[in-house]
Amino acid sequence: MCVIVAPGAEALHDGVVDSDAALAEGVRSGGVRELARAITAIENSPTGAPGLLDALGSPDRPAHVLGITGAPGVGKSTMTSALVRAYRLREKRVAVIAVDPSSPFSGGALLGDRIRMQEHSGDPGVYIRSMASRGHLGGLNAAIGPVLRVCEVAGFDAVILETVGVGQSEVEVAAAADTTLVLIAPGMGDGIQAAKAGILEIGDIFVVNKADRDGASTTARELRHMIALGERLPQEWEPPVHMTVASTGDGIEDVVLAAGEHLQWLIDTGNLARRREVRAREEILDTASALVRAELLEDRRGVDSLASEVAGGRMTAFEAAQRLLEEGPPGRMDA
Ligand SMILES: Nc1nc2c(ncn2[C@@H]2O[C@H](COP(=O)(O)OP(=O)(O)OP(=O)(O)O)[C@@H](O)[C@H]2O)c(=O)[nH]1
Ligand SMILES: [Mg+2]
Repeated sequence: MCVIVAPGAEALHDGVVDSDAALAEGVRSGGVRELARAITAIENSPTGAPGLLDALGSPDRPAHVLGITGAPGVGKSTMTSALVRAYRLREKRVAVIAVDPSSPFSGGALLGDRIRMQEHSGDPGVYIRSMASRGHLGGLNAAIGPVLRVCEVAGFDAVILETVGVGQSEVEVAAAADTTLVLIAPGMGDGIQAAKAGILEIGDIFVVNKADRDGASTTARELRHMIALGERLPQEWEPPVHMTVASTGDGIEDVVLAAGEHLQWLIDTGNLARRREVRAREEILDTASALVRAELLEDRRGVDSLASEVAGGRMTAFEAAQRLLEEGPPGRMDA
């Protein structure tokens, strides 16, 4: 079996370096600049800035991590802004992380979101930023955990993870969140589409947004029906379905209350700790997979020669993979 060294790990120190300690202290005392620098350090570090995480230590209390997902244009950013407003009225500090796995840069969509969130700029109780996985070794999954930790140490009461772009991010955000809100727009059969897309499984709270449009009650009814059809043990959480007009704030209070109830349920049943263990598990596995992949790719030619064997039908991919794992890349067998 090959020895795994994280790319860039040689640049890291064993213990906590001074700058990590200073940065961690800044984060702990609520410095916004330090918070931003800490998140950037995590984003850009292939190994998730372990020295910094060590220096941060564990938070005094966990933040409620809310995930917001839904189809493009359904109102996720508007909902996020409305939720921030509701939390601020309760004097809770909120961090918003716009998660965009598809783009290494902040694209146009994010810029639009920034403008929409402008009402909260200048409020020290609100922190907003976008996050891409960039050079992070384990991809987004592995980067989210450390970022959440930073936000918790910084004393935020709630962290909203908002998906930007389509695809994979929905599932990843749901995996990272304590409470996942799935937004659905009213329309013919949208509830059924949701079921087909498999999002019924990831939602803890369903929100039919744009309830000022036709068909909202029908969509809500369809969703409730489909949720009721799902098999559930008596002690399991049954996701509620709410209707909102995020742009006016109608119905937002109910969503905030539902989120609070879900958190309480998570705590009372021990599911909060369990969910967080699942999150940590994914974080570990993704990081480990990425480490192995990076190591195996160190000798690209070796992998390529196995690839030609597999492509030529002389070896199966499984056999090639086993050989790689057992012996390392062929070019290094003599090493
Ligand atoms: N009529 C109506 N419009 C809404 C409502 N909520 C949001 N909108 C509008 O819908 C449009 C899209 O809203 P966003 O909040 O940007 O949606 P999003 O899901 O963040 O979009 P992406 O980030 O592009 O996926 C904007 O023009 C909002 O003003 C609502 O409840 N009713
Ligand atoms: Mg948006």
